[in-house]
Amino acid sequence: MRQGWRWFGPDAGVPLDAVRQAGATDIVSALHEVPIGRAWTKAEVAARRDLIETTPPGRTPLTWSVVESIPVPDAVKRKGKAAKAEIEAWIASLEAVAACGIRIVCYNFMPVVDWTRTELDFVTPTGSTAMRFDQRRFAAFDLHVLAREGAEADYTPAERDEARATLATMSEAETAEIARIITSALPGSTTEPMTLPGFRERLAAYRGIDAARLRANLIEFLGMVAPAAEALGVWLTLHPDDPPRPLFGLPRVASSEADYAALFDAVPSAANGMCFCTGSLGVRADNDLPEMARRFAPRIRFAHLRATKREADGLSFHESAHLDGDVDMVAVLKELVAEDRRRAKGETIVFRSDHGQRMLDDLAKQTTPGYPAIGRLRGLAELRGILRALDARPD
Ligand code: CS2
Ligand code: MN
Repeated sequence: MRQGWRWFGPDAGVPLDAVRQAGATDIVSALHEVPIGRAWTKAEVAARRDLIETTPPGRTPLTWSVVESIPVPDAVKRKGKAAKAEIEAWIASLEAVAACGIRIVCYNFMPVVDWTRTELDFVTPTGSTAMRFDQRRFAAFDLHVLAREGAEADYTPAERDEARATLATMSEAETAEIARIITSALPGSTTEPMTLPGFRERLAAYRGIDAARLRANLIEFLGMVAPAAEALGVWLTLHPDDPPRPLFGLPRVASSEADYAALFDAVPSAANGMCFCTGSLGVRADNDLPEMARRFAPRIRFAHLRATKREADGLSFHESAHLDGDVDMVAVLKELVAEDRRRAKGETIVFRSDHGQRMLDDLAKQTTPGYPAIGRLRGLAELRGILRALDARPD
C-alpha cells in the first residue's frame, strides 16, 4: 500500500518537507480554489502537479496520485436543470486530471452538507482535542436555530425534549459556533459555505427527493462518468457519507454495505470504485468494516484510515486516536494488504491517515480543522507499524 498525505496547498501551513518527514510518498490534493462546478483545465492541474513533483536537490520525490475531490455540484445530486452541463464539466475536469497522469479520483454524493461535526475542539483525556458530533447539540441546532420546516417529525418526543434542554445549556457564543461549523463547509468539503437563509433554500430545493431518487441520480451520474473514467484509465472512488445516516431530512445513499452493493450492481464498470473511509463508515455499529473490506476489496482504490468512537447514545461520536476507536484497524488492514498482494503492480491501494487530533505544538497554532500535521503524523506512524508487522508475517 502507498502511504498518502492530504495536502491543502502551499498556503495551508504544512510544507511538503513535513510530508516527507511524516514518511508519506503520495500526495492527495485538489484544486480547492476553483469554484464548484467550473471545469479544471489541464494547465491548472499541471501547475499544481509541478509544484508537488518538482523535487529540490537531495529531497525525496513525492507523487500526486489521488485527486480528492472533484466536487459534484448540487444540481447533479438533485438532477436540476444544470445537471447535464455540470456532468460534462465534471468529465472535463477528469480529462485534465488524467492528462496529468493522476489515476485515482475521490468524490462524494452527500446533499447540501459534506462532513458534519458540532465541535471542532472537544478536549480528550490527554489534553489533545478532537472533532465531535454531539447528537443533542445537532438536534438543538436543527430544531431551534435552523428551525427547519418539518424537523419535528425526524425526532421522537424524548429527543425533542432533550434538544430543548441542551439548547438551554448552550451560551449564545456556543450556538453561534455550531451554526458557523455546520454552515461554513469544513476543509475539503465539496459544498459551499452558506448563510442560514441560504441553507434553508438549499434544503427546500430537495423537497420530494427521497433515498430512491437520490440513488437513481447517483446511478445516472455514474452511468455517464464511469465510461469516461474507464476510457481515461481513471478510478472513481466514492467517499462514504459522514456521518453515515440522513441529516436535516436529506437522504444519504453511501452509508452502508447494502448502499455500496447496490451501486456496484447497478454500475459494474471497473472504474466504479470506493474510498474506504473507516472513520465515516465506522460510526454505524451495523457496518462490519473487515467484512466490507473483504467483500469490496477489488473496488477499493483509496482508503481513509481513522477511527471514531461511538458515545453512549449510539448516535454521537468523536474522532479517537487512529487505533483507539470502534474499528478493528488490524483486521481491516489485513484485508487491504491481502488485496494489494493480489493486484498488479501500479494498482496498489493508496491510503492516508484521515484526520488527526490536535496535539503538541499544534494546540498553539492555527491549524486546518481535522487536518493538523502532528496528529496525522501520529496516525500514519501507527498505521505504518501495523503494515510492517503484517509484512513480516505474511499469512
Ligand atoms: C473529510 C472530507 O472524511 C474526510 O476525509 O475530511 O473532506 C472528505 O474527504 C470529502 O468529503 C470526500 O469527498
Ligand atoms: Mn474520510
